[in-house]
Amino acid sequence: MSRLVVVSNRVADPRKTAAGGLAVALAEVLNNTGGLWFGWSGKIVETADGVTPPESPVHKQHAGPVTLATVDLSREDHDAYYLGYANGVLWPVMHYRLDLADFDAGYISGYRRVNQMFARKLAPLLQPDDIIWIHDYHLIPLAAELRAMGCGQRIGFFLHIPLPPPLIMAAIPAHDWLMRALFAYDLVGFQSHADLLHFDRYVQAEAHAEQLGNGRYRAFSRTLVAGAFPIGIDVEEFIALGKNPESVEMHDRMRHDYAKRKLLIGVDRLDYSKGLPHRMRAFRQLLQQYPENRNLTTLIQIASPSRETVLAYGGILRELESLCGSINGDFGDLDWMPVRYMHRTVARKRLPGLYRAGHVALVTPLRDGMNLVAKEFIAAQDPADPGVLVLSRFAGAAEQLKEAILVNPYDTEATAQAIQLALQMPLKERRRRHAALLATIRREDVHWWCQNFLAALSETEAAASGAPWLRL
Ligand code: ADQ
Repeated sequence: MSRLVVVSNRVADPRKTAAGGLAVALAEVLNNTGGLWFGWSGKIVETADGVTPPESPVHKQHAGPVTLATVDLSREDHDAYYLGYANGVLWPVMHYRLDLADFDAGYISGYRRVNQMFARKLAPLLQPDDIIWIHDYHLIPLAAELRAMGCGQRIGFFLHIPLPPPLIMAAIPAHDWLMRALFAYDLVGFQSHADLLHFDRYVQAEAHAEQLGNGRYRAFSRTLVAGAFPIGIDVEEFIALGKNPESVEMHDRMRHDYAKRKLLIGVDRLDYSKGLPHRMRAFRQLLQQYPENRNLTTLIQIASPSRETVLAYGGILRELESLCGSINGDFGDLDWMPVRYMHRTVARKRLPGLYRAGHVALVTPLRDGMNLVAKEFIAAQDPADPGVLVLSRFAGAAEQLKEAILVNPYDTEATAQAIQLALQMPLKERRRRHAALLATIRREDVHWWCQNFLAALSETEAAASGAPWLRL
C-alpha cells in the first residue's frame, strides 16, 4: 500500500483532538493509515526591517504512525500568503463576497513564493510511490510547483470551501492562473455538486477544456478527474465523546439552568460567511412575530475568535455585539436574557453536551463549503427526544441533509417562521427527521469521504514520466 502524504496549511498532532473541521477530519485519516503530514508550523519568524530571514528548516516530529513535517514562515510571507491572498482574496471571493476582497497586487507573489517554498521543502521528503493529498485554497498551485520539480506521483486536491460561479471567479485578477494550476492535479474534489457544476462551467467556458466523460477533463495538455466528495464527521467517535463526564456535565448544567426555557444553539467561527448578523435579525423577528417565545426561548451563540488580524473581520465582531445588545435591551427582562453571546471556543469534549442541550440548532451560513457543526449537532442528539436542525440552503451540507428545515438566511421573516416551526415540532416528526439525518451522516461519514477520495485518486491514470508538466 502506498504511503499517504497529506499537505495542508496547518498541521495538527493527530493524537490530540483540535477544533477546526480540517484538522479533525485529517487526524482521523492519518491515524488510520500512517504517513507524512506536511504544512506550516504556525510559527512566524520576525526579523529586523530590511533583513531577509534565512529559509526555515523542516521541523520533524513523530506522532504515533504519523510523521509531522513543518516549516516556519517569515512575517512578510505570512502576511502576503496567509492574511493577504488566502484570507483577503480567495476566502471572500469563494464565499461570493467580492465586496470584502482586497485585491492587493503584492499578495499573489507572496502566495506563489510560499507555495514554491513548500514544494522545495516537500519534494526531498517524497518517495516514488507516495500518494499526495493536498488540501484547500492556501495551496492551489502546490502541485504545479511539485510537477515543475519533476514529481510524478499521483496528487489529489480537495477544496474545503465553495467554488463560486465562473463570473465571480473571474473577478480574481489571476483566476486563469489559479484554474490552470488545478490541472497539475490528477484528482480535484469539491464539497458539493453545486461546486462541481461551477468548475465544469468555468473550465469549459474559460479554459476550453474538453469533457472526456466520467468526470474527466482535458486542458493545458493534462487530464484531471473532478468530483464531489462531501466531507463527513466521525459519527461514532462524536457519539462516544458525548458520553464523557465533561460533556454530560455540560448537558445537565444547561438543561438545569434553562429548565423553564427552550434553547436555540449556534456554534461557529466568527466569520462573515457564517451569517451571524442575519441569524440575530431572524431571532429578533421571531420574538416580534411570535411573542409566545418571549421569556421562554434563549439563543446561546458561541462564536470562536478567528482571523482577527484580517481587516474584514473587525466589522463583524462589532456588528454582532451591537445586535445582541439591542435584542437583550429591547426584549430582555430581569430574569431573562434572550441572547447569550460568547466570543470563545468551546472545548471539543464539551461540545456534544452543548449540542444535546439545544432544542434547535441554528446553522445558517450565507455560504459554506460543507459545515460540520450541522452534522455534529445531529450526532449529539438523543434519538428518543432529538432537537431540530435549521440549516441554510447555502451550506454544502444542505445537499445531503434534506430532512433538516432548510432556510434562506437572507429572508429574515421566513427564517423566523422556520425557527418557530422547529420550536413547535411534535416529537414524532422530530424523531422521523432525526433518524433519517443520522442514517445519512453515518453512511456518509469521514471514513467514507476519505476512502472515496483516495480510491478515486488511485484510479486516476498514473502520471507518465516525461509527461509535459504544467508550468505556471
Ligand atoms: P470551518 O469554516 O472552520 O471549516 P465548520 O465545518 O463549521 O467550518 O467546522 C468547524 C469545526 O470547528 C467543527 O468541528 C466545530 O465543532 C468547530 N467549531 C466551530 N466553532 C466552534 C466554537 N465556537 N467552539 C468550538 N468548536 C468550534 C471549513 C469550511 C467548512 C467545511 C470544513 C471542513 O469552511 O465549510 O465544513 O472546512 O471541510
